[in-house]
Amino acid sequence: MRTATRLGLYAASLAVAFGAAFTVTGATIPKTVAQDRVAAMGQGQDHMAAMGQAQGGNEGPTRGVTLAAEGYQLGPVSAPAEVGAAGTLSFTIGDADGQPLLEYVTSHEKDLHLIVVRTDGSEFRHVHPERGPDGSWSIPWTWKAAGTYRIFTDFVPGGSSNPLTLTRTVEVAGTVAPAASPAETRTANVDGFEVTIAGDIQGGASSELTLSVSKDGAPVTTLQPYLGAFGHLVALREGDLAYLHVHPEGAEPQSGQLSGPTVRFAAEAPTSGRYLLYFDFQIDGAVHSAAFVLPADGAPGTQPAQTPGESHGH
Ligand SMILES: [Cu+2]
Repeated sequence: MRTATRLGLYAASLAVAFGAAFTVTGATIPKTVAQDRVAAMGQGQDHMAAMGQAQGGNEGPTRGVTLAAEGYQLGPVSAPAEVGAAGTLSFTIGDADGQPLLEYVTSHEKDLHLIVVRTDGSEFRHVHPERGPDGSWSIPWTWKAAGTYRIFTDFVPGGSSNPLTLTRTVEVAGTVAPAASPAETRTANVDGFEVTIAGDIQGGASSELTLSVSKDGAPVTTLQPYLGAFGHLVALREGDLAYLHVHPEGAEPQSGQLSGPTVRFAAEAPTSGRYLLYFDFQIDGAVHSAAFVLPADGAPGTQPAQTPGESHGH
């Protein structure tokens, strides 16, 4: 069932990232290991992804844990191999014939959303690479920290209404401090703004989350539209960094319209556990990113009560 068009579009720039895959513990990652190791979680789950997000399924979310789905494949990711080296991050999306995918459906004002996060949940970036005539995507890139990173490409193939999130792993050489599991946090201080998140995530259900932005104790009411919304929320499940459905509530903002201090989202968490959330918002032309860690109640392995396609009420 591919009727989740609008959902899909909304989901495109919202990823909840949870990654408790603390594979980056120690020491040094040699340059030779690395470039784009396939995420271990991806093996054998392509069929789950192919079943479609709309299925829900018994095993939790299927987005953002495989490099291939529905005939499309994220090719090897090229990127600087070590911290501090200026270079380019690039990749190609392949179609069912193995040819570079050239046609996309624009969602949230972009043909492809790229989310990069270290597997401990830090170093989150949500950016938009450029597509070349050969179909390859690229963006200037410099790593700020060593470690194991997940690359998420979020897009809608041309002719489809079904958003895909394909992922690979990239290693960045250098010394990595052992990472502790991130503490639960509902408040983030970023670039002089204090951002709080209210609401609880529930396994197997859709729940509302409200983000509030303030500065020096005063509510901020000058949030600008950014990529067709007053904010974007990416949510990843800790443990496998599965990408969740989170979408903004309310009408799409008009150009020049301002909002704040709150932005509401509906989040669907397929299971209990913990979730990493990243809220991107724009003020005075600058985009800021606030990170949170929330627990999700519910029995382990809780199944979605309904299909994603039917649970939003859009
Ligand atoms: Cu984006």
